[in-house]
Amino acid sequence: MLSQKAKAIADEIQQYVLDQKAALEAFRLKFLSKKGSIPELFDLLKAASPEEKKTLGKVLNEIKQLAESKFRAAEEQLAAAGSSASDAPDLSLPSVSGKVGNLHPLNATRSRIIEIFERLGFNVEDGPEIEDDWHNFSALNFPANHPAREMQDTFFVQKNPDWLLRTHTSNVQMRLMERQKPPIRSSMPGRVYRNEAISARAHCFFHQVEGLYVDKNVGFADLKQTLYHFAKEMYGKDIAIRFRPSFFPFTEPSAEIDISCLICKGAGCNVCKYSGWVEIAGSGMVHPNVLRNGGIDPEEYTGFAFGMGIERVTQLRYRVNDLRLYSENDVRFLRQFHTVI
Ligand code: 2U9
Repeated sequence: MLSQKAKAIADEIQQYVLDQKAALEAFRLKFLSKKGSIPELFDLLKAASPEEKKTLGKVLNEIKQLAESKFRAAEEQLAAAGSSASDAPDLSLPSVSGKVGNLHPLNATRSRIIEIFERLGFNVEDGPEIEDDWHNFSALNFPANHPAREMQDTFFVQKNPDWLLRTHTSNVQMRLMERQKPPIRSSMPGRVYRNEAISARAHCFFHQVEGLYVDKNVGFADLKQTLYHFAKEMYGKDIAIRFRPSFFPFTEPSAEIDISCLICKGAGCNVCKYSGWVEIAGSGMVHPNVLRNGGIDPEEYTGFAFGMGIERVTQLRYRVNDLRLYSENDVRFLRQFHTVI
């Protein structure tokens, strides 16, 4: 019985493949540890006859040596092969860098716009999104009941009709003029709200960057050169720019700014409606009434202002053709901007 058991264990030892640390440890526990099968064989030998003890004792010692030498050889081999064959992590390998997401295209564009104006000395200003009538409309030369208010369909706060969701970031300029004497040279990025039905071309909120420069002797030439510089930085040095006379209550004179179409280079396509030009911003010299409402003497100071939609600038940069994509949070859309910083 004992000799048969010893033979089975010897066979088993020979079949064991010790190519991993875990297998080595399993081998040690099974055969060599205190409760392993080899010490068990020696325990059984104690009950054998003196004759058997002599012959079987020799066999058992050979089995023990076989197990020990196989264990030691495998242990040396694994150590020589290094950690690649073991379960231990290789700390010398470069780390696996996980993807952590990317900037939303509107934020990427906003940063780029701000950065261009920052290098011209425009600092960034912020203000409230829930505003009173004065800072959103009246102070900006929109008298009560004036038809110009109709161009900006407004969300009013029911509790107090004097409060509304700002329709542009111009309220920030008004508040800035109230608290800071010229020179003022600032950009105002932010979210604005208009009561429009949602479609590919309109939404109930969008984002703007406006700018204001007020100082002594600021003229229309400064406005033109500043926005020409912006267009070249944003869209490339070969861009052409034109100023089209327009009307805004808060500026006089006012101009809309077009750039040569990026898609067809002026030849005419459906993006520019076959005109060769696309509108990118509005601008003008700050109306004297607006300066006065901000506590600034229009006889002493002049200024220019401009405004642009971040969605529009982003659309021209990346050809996004549906406004709704910006706020639907669809990762299939958002992931496409992973290289944009
Ligand atoms: C003050 C004085 C003047 C800001 C201006 C525009 C022209 C303009 C539109 C562009 C596309 C809004 O996002 S849009 O729909 N903006 O055309 N904005 S001048 O003028 C100001 C602002 C504040 C105190």
